Amino acid sequence: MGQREVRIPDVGQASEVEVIEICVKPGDQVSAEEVLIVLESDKASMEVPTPVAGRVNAIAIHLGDQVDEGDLILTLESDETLPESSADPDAQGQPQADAQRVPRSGPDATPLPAQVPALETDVVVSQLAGARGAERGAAKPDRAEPGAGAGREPVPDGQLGSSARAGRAPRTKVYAGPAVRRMARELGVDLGQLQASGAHGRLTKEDVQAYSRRVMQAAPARESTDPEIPEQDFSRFGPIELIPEGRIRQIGAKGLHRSWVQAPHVTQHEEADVTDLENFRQVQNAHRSADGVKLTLLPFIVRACAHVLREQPRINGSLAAGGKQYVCKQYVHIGIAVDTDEGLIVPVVRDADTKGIRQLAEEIANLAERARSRNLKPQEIQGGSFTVSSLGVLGGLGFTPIIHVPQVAILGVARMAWKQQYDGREFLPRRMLPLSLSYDHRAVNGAEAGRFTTRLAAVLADLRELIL
Ligand code: CAO
Repeated sequence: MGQREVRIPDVGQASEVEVIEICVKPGDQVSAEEVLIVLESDKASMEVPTPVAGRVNAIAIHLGDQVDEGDLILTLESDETLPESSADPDAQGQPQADAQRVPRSGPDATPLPAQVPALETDVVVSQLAGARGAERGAAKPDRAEPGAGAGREPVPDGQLGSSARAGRAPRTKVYAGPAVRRMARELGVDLGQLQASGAHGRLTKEDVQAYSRRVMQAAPARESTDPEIPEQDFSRFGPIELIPEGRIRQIGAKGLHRSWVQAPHVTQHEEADVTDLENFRQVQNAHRSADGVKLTLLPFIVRACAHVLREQPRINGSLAAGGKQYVCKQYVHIGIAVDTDEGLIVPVVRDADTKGIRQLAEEIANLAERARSRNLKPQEIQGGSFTVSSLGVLGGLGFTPIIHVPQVAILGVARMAWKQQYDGREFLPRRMLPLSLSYDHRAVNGAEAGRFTTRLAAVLADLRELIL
């Protein structure tokens, strides 16, 4: 029994080939021809088997390594000598698992081509040890079998076969070509989990797609109902008190989690110069009659949003089921995030684009008051096509609100502040209002979001835009 070094064989024209699977671990007993590692070049996956039986000692490579011919794979404790090549098991009448086969070396073998041709096909997994053994002319004469030379023609492109043949040491490996492996890696699918539907137990692209479809279909249901908050014992770190989480907060948490998971969020930031708007608002409030409605910033923001949503209806839409159509809504119903003792509630102002600022102010105040006293009707929290979340009075420079899916965008408003603005001649103090538009990037692209926030800032800067 001696120590044998198994090295990377000739991998054709490829160099710097990636190690994508290591099929053994130290201490494993392997039989001759059992696959040790799988390599992948741009064009092909290649299984590298051990030319001799033995016990794996130390593995010299790692997943993801880029390797070349001659690099050490591992060392084996073996009583056989390297290099070695076995006779073709097919010649012994064993059935062949793959339609294609690797010509093997034998005592009278014509050596295989010096280089294994690069594969163009996406269904072939090649084994290389035989090729290397033959190349060295190191086959053992006493292993020769009649007919072993049957497959000794030069290997045509795309004709390398797997040696996955029945009767060989049982393999726990999966059989899949490079394209299937690539697809699985991109989708994060573990090939070991799949049932193969291809010939001779080979995995197909359809197997990967079907598996990933099943996982995707199962996932949203679980995520929407169970955000899987892990059990933790915080009392290990200090005293705690467990208080019941209200129903509204629980429902809100699941909704936020669902929206966060479903929609790829991007947030676009902008500042609006609301100096003139604020002056106008304060004058209006100063002259209002005793029973008149107080105007806050919010109804102006809602009215400006409704105006720009009419101009840019994409932001007011929704993705249709399956994603092959877009729902363009002929209405502009704007949800207003209201902070209540019970949690966040989002009543909806219907047809906000048709209402004046005073009417909106009155309606928002009324909805907010009824949200806090839990007096909203179910239909008053349904049907929103866009949402405004104003944290301005509470402070903050900006934030990234979570979209109320299936809506595709939400505007976060942070606190207005005095800032120096340059008008081309001098710096002037202006009241600037931070706006943050989170949008579902599946439905809205960055340019659309940028156009929306820029236009919104322009309307807020000059309310005369609303009457044009
Ligand atoms: N910057 C500075 N001041 C602001 C402001 C801003 N962005 N937004 C409003 N204000 C001002 C108002 O104009 C008003 O000023 P005056 O007293 O001078 O008139 C004052 O702050 C109080 O406004 P308000 O908060 O009472 O009323 P509102 O219409 O602006 O907001 C409501 C109503 C219901 C949206 C708000 O009370 C609320 O609940 N906000 C919290 C929303 C929330 O929690 N969002 C986070 C959700 S997570 O995405």
